Amino acid sequence: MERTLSIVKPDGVEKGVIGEVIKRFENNGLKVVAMKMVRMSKEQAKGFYYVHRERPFYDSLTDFMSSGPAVVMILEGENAIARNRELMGATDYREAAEGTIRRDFATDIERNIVHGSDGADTAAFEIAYFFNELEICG
Ligand code: IDP
Ligand code: MG
Repeated sequence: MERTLSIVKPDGVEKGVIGEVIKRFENNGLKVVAMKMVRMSKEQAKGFYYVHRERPFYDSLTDFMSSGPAVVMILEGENAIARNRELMGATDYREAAEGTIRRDFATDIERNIVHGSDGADTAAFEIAYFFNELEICG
């Protein structure tokens, strides 16, 4: 069993696809064990995406992530990290495989509907960034 952090980004909330995204997780062996809606501040978004601080899109990305409510959740399942990344599809929706969340709903490389942890270390950091142990119903 493995845990990963998923976020329905502000564009996903705006487009009304929270339920559709969660349905795909639940239909593919990923169980939601914690969830909440958050409106990140610019500073919180910058902290979350600290690894990307040197990237040219850092300022724009953190503006976007703090532009409206997002849904953050912890997914649990076998190979949850890789399985979630597979369901999400490639970062750039134009390169994402058919039937993936980003391919189906994203219209922009930055506004790409969902976030998912990319490894065990980042999953641990990202889960702790939003949730304490009492909020996780594993
Ligand atoms: P990931 O979300 O697929 O793991 P990362 O490379 O970790 O992709 O980038 C984090 C986020 O930054 C992406 O989901 C996307 O919102 C944004 N992003 C990545 N590359 C670009 C880019 O080239 N232009 C604009 N935004 C980008
Ligand atoms: Mg990433």
